[in-house]
Amino acid sequence: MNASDLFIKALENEGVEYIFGIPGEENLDLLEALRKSKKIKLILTRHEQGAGFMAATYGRLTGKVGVCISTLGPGATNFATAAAYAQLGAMPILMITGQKPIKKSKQGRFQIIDIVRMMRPMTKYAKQIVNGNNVPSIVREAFKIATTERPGAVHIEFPEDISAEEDVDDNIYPVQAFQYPQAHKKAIADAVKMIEKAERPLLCIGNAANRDNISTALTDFVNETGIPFFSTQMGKGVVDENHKLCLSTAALSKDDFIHCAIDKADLIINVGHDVIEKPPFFMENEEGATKVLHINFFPSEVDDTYFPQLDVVGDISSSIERITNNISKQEHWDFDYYVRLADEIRNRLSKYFGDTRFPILPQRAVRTIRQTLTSDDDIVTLDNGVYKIWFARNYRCAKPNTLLLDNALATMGAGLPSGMAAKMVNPDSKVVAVCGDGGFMMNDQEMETAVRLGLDLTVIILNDNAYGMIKWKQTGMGFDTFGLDLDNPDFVKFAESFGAKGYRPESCEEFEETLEKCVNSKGVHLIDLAVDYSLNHSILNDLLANKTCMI
Ligand SMILES: Cc1ncc(C[n+]2csc(CCOP(=O)(O)OP(=O)(O)O)c2C)c(N)n1
Repeated sequence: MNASDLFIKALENEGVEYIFGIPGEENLDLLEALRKSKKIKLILTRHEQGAGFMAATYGRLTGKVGVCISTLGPGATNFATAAAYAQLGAMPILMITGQKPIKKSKQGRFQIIDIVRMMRPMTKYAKQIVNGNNVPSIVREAFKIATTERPGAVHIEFPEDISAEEDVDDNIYPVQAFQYPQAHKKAIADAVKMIEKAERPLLCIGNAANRDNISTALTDFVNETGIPFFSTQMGKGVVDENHKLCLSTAALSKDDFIHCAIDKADLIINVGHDVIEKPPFFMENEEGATKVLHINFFPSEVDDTYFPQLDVVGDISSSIERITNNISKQEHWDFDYYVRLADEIRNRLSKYFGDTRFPILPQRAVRTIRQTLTSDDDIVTLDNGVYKIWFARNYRCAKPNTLLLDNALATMGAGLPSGMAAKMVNPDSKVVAVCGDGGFMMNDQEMETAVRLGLDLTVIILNDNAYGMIKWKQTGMGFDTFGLDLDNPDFVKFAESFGAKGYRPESCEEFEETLEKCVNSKGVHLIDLAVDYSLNHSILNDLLANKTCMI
């Protein structure tokens, strides 16, 4: 057996199903080994970034490691954004890159970049394999590091000469399940006391609560205690957002309606907080300010906005279950304000749901998409643009990871590839990728991959002929509009040139009919949807900043 066969065997041992990417000449031995694999399928993409985003989304949705491959130099540098995306977003991913032979080479420094060093700040682990016998231990170590809390990106460089080494030791290590330590019983007792003593405790659900099993534990906690909740953008759906105790999502760090509740709380029970997310609230360092109880796999990282009074560190589900079992409902708990506010927020957020103007308002577009995706398991993936705020506020998720937005790296370009991976992982769910015209065109070449893979996928381009998010910020900062307008291709013809179907609805009703048709038929569909962002400034900047909280 050669080192490449052994590498593929080690990946099979880890349960890998797909390798996304673009091989180069330095990976040809590995490609040959992959060709012989009966368990792992190569998903060839049109850009390494698309492959990286697909692998990361596979990791995010399955909890297993998404694997991607590239050549050395330019292929590997194209992985950089996807590495950062997975690393910040806590998505387990392994990037395999090639390299020129390391023992003897006659190519000078042609295409050679120190990729391992480049990857270090963006990964949990980056290593070059220098001896074929080490393949099994390095692969096992990489998988273990990628999946254990906090999950993230790992990188292995597999040089050409090492990948061709013959007669290596066939010494595969078994995969061991990993149990997390449980929080100390004093921490649980202190947490129970802290919640019982508070008058208006409020639950905040963050990114790390989005992992396996936590959803059930937190839903039980809410039902047993009656404590209302809100979530961060990446914690959406961990507890069903249609629950009557759901207050909404903190899409902004301050001034949104949810912050009326946050300001009234004397304790925030912050489960799965991850500093990579835009803060859902700012703590104040003064007498009488709202206290925070931090419940997570790892201790809180202190900064000017976050310095919790108590950390409960250990397996989150276990901590929540134990708190639920030990807590007693308190007579002095007062949730009246939150309950009234929950209704008020629902009314406020739904204000433009029935608006018929066209180009469509983002609020109405979100409403239409939510109504069309009738199953709780259907998935929307977002690229990055100003519409993300409207989805975070208005799209209610009944299950975790059914609105895939990136509130970590917040990169453009991930919407389409992550929609493709979401469909591969959930073939029975409907999947809609929503992109801006700017973000879509950062990885639009993957339309060919989607068509070639035979995916049933709907892509919606919210088209404002501009980098709308930055335009909105520009206006918010009082600058003149400048430098952010675009000319777009004919997206309908563009879709058709890839063998997809293209549509350009001209009214809200036509959009509804088109979307209904697209999500219920085979193949790749692209809807070029003209969007009206003219209310962004007046609502998100003026109205919210000047609102008065309900008494
Ligand atoms: C790769 C990358 N480049 C630049 C940015 C900065 N940025 C954030 S949103 C945005 C504009 C997005 O425009 P578009 O995709 O058209 O969506 P819109 O906001 O117009 O709905 C830009 C340039 C980013 N987040 N990621």
